[in-house]
Amino acid sequence: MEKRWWKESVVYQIYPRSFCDSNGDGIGDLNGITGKLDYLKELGIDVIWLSPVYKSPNDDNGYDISDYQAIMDEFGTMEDFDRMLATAHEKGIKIMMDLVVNHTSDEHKWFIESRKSTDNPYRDYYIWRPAKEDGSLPNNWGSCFSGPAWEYDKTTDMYFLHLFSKKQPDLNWDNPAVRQDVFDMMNWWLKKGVDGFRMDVISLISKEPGLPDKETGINGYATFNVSANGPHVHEYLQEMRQKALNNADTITVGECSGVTLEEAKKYARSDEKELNMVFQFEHMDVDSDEKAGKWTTRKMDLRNLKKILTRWQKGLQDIAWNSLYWENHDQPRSVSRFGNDSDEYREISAKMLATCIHMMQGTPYVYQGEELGMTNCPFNTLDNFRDLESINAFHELTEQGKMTEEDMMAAIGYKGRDNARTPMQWDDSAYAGFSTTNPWIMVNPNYTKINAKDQVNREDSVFKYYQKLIKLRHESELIVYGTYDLILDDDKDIYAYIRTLGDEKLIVYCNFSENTREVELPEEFVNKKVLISNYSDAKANQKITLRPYEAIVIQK
Ligand code: TEU
Ligand code: CA
Repeated sequence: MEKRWWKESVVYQIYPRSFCDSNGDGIGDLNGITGKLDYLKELGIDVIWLSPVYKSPNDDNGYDISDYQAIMDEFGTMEDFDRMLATAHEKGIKIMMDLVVNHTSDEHKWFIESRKSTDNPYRDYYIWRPAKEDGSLPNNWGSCFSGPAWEYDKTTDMYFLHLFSKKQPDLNWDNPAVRQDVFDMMNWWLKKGVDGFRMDVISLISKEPGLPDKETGINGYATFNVSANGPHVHEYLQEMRQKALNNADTITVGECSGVTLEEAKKYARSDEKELNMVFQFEHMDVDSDEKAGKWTTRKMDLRNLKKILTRWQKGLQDIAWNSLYWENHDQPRSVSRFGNDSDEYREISAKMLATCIHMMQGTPYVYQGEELGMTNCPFNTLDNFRDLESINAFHELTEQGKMTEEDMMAAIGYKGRDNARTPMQWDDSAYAGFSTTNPWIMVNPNYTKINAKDQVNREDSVFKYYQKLIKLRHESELIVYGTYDLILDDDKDIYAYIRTLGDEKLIVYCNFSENTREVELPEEFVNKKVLISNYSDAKANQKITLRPYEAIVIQK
């Protein structure tokens, strides 16, 4: 397998609005990030994925961009950005930008022009359709954020397509001028020295010709990823590779909603004609419900999780490259979802989850606060939520009578994206040291217990454990490049696998339950080196008694 720096890296995702507020307005900003680079250096990460910092009216917290070459007012200035980039580079940390080009904001100058008239030069930058003959919507596609994916615009008596909010009109990638403008913009950032891109819903850019009706989902509309992996997506990404990405030594990851294993092999093929890796979502659906989709408090069956991740580990082996993650700004906190966030087990289970994902093959992504074992937040009332997805879904599904208010409140509390977006917990002072004023979204009240200040200096902290995992990866080709084989396939409590590279081998056991379980260690690992464990006295005995949420890695 080809060796690449981006295969050997660990990426840390920053959601700037919630990371660190340097000027006391309650909103995180670029100078706040610059001030925390030493913290990230200490953690040991190689690359930062920066969620959008561009000019935006913030309908979807920066994922609605009105100017790709300017910085959002609340986040600072382009000088602040340049200083952050230079300081990160001085410390050996690379910066990966969030490229949101499936759609723009409706306040982007292209859209302002586009909606003016049917013969405006920018008309064809977006996807406009008239109503059907019977006056109904152009098709039955729905928006990811509730309601139909079509918004009527009276100036020209037509509808425009928006797979996300109505303030996020979809770009028409079939128009070569759109593609060229996007590539020019990417080159502008590459010239500045940024190191790569995380590409927002890049799997959605090529729409199926004719925009046909599709099968409907929970709210009566077809789900937004009906247009995933469209007919020209690979052609457009190959063009992007040639016209932009190849101009620098980049790291690229495509956020690929609706991606299948077969499609991922094309997006992330090792011949590097498109992207380096993709984010797949199958394991994020492991606890979804057939009827309610993500809006359920159901817990996963570990056997399904193992099946999914193993299929991706084995399926991409030698063909493409995996990205590894439990969390991002769209997902609830993993310790509350897949671990156990009680006082008794929070730290131990957070470390177990970290072990499980960081010992796999692929590039690991750590989401801000995950390295502290930050938990879901007790929002309790609708007023405490900020995310349009949760708020709209609450109204839509309760008004349609599909969910009770009680069930829906529980579901958004458990699965809502705001769980990941509460302020980073730096210390136990007011507002968790994130800001000197009341932040834009509530602080998780557990900041007095869970915070970075406590953890950077405490030997047995979650932070120190992540630091150790990252260091192990940096020192071990086996961890980076070794093949993966699942063992104990049918076990409902234990996730266990073996990694192999030539003669080298390691074995990983992760107990996802509170049950104490005995396992038989394969002969070749008995009495060999314990690389890492979340219990300080773990040993490579022939019979290992795995305690609640115990994780142990043994190298032969
Ligand atoms: O997300 C798109 C996506 O596929 C999902 O993660 C989706 O947001 C989630 O399932 C909803 O629960 C990307 C961004 O990561 C997200 O923050 C944006 O809101 C969205 O695109 C639109 O840009
Ligand atoms: Ca600020």
